[in-house]
Amino acid sequence: MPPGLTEEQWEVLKRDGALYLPGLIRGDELRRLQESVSALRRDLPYGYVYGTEYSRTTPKKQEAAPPVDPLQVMPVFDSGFMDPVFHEFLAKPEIHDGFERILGKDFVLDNTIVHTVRLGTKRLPFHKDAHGLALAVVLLDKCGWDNGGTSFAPATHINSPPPSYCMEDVRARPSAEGQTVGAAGDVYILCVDAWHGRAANIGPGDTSKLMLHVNSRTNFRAPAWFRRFAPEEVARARAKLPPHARHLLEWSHEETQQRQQELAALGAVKRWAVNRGEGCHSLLRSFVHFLLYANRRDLADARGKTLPGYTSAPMFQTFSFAPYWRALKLKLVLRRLLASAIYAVPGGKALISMARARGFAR
Ligand SMILES: O=C(O)CCC(=O)C(=O)O
Repeated sequence: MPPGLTEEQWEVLKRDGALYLPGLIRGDELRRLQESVSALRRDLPYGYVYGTEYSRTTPKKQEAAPPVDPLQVMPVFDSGFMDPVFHEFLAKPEIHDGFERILGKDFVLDNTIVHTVRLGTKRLPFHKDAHGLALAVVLLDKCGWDNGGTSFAPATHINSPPPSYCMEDVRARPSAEGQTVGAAGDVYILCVDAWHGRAANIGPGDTSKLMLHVNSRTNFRAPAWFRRFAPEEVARARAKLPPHARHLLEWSHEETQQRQQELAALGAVKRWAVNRGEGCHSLLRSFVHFLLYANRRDLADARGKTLPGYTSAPMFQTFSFAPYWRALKLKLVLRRLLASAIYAVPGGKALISMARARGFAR
């Protein structure tokens, strides 16, 4: 495999959970990418209905411009299956190596999404995605500060609870924030166990990005593309990738079964805390996950084993639990616990919605 990140770049990614690769895509490659984006937008000017991908049903074409809100990015899911140019970047040595250094060798493609953040879109709140995911953001347009770039809080990818227990307002800008600003063709690699969201877009115009999501195979579920595309289509897309990247599009029914058996064989607590490719919202579950699965030397190469994401053991060699708990704000933890208790009683959900509407709760 061609060389990937330099050790200096890896040091930055390890430290911040984010790495900027300016000018990674340029010249003819960038022009081809932009032409492909224009073609995609001619067919799907408003992308797919947001949410259909994430509920793992077949994406539905969006027929008219949706309202401008933080979730409505007119996403074109699975763009790499429509045009192989969108898969090509997964094989870029720097991107592939960045993913491998975050997740270990055992990762698979989750999705290649082209999205557009329209002028006037407000911030997407800070959150953490499932453990065992990584993201590369390819800028398709010039993107300035508060122009709809992905936002992140540097160095929150290790030992960090979900941000809603630590930030007074997950919609507000934290004291230290990075954003994926830069020129078309610039790339960012992000460890999405870091707190991240999206900057508002206050101008000068709409901005598009290609989001390359990859997932540890130890997240125990088949990627959505496996069900959506016929084996021949997947085989064709895989053959277009160079050999070192073909594993991204490898999955089988046997693997699904094997992963399910492995999951079932775990003890109850391990099974509860393991990655499942879902969001990371639970304070305790996320802590137990780190406790059980992080900082294990045997994670250096998870291929073929029942192991969680974060197979780059060096990230966690200095793992200690104090930072996890220190980041918490007691008031927020109590507020969330109270909200969960109210939620659990009949009528509680309506009560919380009412309190939110009147500004008493977030
Ligand atoms: O839209 C963005 O830039 C951020 C996306 C995001 O938060 C995510 O993929 O989890």
